[in-house]
Amino acid sequence: MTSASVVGAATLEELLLRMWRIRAFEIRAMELFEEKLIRGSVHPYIGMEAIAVGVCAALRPDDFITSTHRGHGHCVAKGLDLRRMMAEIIGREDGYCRGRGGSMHITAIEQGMLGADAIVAGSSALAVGAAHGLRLQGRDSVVVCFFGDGAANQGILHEACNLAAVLSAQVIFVCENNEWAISTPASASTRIANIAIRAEGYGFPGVVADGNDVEEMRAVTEAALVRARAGDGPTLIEAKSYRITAHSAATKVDLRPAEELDAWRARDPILQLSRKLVESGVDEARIGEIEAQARADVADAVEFALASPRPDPGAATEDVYAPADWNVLERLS
Ligand SMILES: Cc1ncc(C[n+]2csc(CCOP(=O)(O)OP(=O)(O)O)c2C)c(N)n1
Ligand SMILES: [Mg+2]
Repeated sequence: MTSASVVGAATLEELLLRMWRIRAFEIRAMELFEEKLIRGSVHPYIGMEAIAVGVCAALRPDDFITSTHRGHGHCVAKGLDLRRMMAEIIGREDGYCRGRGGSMHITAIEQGMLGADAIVAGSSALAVGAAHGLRLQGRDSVVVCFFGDGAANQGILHEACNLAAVLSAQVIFVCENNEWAISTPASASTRIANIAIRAEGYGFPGVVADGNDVEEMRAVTEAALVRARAGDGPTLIEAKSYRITAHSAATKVDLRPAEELDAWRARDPILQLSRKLVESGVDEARIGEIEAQARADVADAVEFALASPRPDPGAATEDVYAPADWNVLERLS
């Protein structure tokens, strides 16, 4: 093995670990939902791990993301603390939002996570506003906006894309096309094969990428980042992928054809990357260690979260409004 491929293999191992952390986190979250320790819902990112991990691997720590109802994977990939994430989802005081936000509203501005949004496509406007704010501050940090194929047909996304183009905003739109919006197949909500072609209508590039290939996701993001940092404006990346689980932990009926699900299971991004690593000479045992490490990290997070105190009901209205001296610019710098 040459030294270059050793470096490459190590990097891919790290990416696999991050993907496994997301998967292990989601598996435990679904179990905790069944045990009624998580209220509300959980929308697992299982099967889509390569998108968030590939995109976020290209980012700098001072770049930002916005997220969706299916946001745990984005947070893990951006480097948020698993313990505080799990505490948030379980509704405990040590959570990122002191347990007030829950699964669909994790926010960690200091770590570049501007917020998940249960309103489908809602965070797109926020992403463009944040990107423009960064421009006004003279910074070249970039905002990545994750959204789904269902979100692609929401009006706010059109406004956000158009405004981003006009402002040459330093934003990257990442459409996670998992072919379904709950029980609606993409073919029933749009007449085009590739959502990426819509970018041309706004005046910026659109690219289709294999959302199950972590290296490809990182590469297309790197190109979009160069463009955004140079002030040349947005890019739309359409990541083709699939969710391996039902829409949410609470969704008991899954209308998707079994053959379609099987075909995508065979293309599981974690399986593909593991296979690639083994073919490049990494020991199978090492792949097992990576999975075990991820599961141990998540077990530690669950232990921490369950030991965290429940919020005082009397404090439920705290943090609804920002204090008068709250300075967002200070938090961003
Ligand atoms: C504005 C709005 N409309 C409807 C919903 C209900 N809803 C929650 S998730 C979802 C499907 C979103 O599909 P997609 O954007 O493809 O994301 P995916 O769940 O496939 O990741 C819908 C319709 C919502 N949360 N917000
Ligand atoms: Mg979808």
